[in-house]
Amino acid sequence: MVAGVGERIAAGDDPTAILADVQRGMEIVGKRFEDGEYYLSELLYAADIFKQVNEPLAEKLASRETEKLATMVLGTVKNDIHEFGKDIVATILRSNGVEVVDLGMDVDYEAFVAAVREHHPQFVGMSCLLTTVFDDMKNTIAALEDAGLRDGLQIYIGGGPVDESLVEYVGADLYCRTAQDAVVAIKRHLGVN
Ligand code: B12
Repeated sequence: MVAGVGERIAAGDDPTAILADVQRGMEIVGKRFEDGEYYLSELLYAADIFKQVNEPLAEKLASRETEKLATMVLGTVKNDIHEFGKDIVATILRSNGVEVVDLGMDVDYEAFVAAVREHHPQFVGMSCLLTTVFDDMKNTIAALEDAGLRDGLQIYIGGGPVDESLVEYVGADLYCRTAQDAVVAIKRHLGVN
């Protein structure tokens, strides 16, 4: 797969299309894991492959000339180490002119607060894949509020178990099913095409 992606990049294939295929691959792996067809070792192997192919794709997409539209502080919330979805969001946003401050995964509430204080983003993106961390998402947003940083911030949330109904519970502004949804929402919010 790593070699296949390299060949497609060299052949001039659209990196966004390649990334979409990689994502579909990860979804298949996830399904097989859930169905008991794959074990954790296979999941970790797939995780390693994903990391290897995401890097050159992210580089390729980042090198596109785009006007800077906005800044987003992005991270997977505390107690959750899933990062592929978040990585894809970072890659897609960057290739669409959004500067992304990627805090990684298992991000402490205070690390979000510190990053918003330092980078003054218009947007904050939070990802989670575990239903057990919904309260961590809520607490992160509460920490931003307590720090007096919530006003004027658009907070977008996403990840496998997240849906519209969580927006109100955690105090966010918008649920995005995909990275592309976030691009559309950001542009709409900023009034650009
Ligand atoms: C890969 C994986 C792992 C890898 C993660 C590797 C990594 N570095 O990310 C490893 C093996 C480490 C792992 C560990 C665990 N996992 Co896991 N994992 C998965 C798996 C198979 C795929 C997730 C994934 O990468 N999907 C692909 C990405 C691209 O999709 P995505 O994240 O949804 O992101 C897209 C959108 O949602 C959206 N999006 C996501 N975030 C955001 C944020 C914003 C702002 C926006 C705009 C959009 C957006 O954009 C993305 C691109 O379009 C899922 C099963 C599944 N079907 O989801 C289980 C799954 C999420 N894991 C699960 C579990 C339980 C765990 C563990 C607790 C297992 C354990 N017992 O130790 C640990 C987690 C420990 C912890 N504290 O976090 C459960 C969660 C169950 C639940 N209801 O909470 C799942 C659902 C599997 C299952 N059915 O049991 N896991």
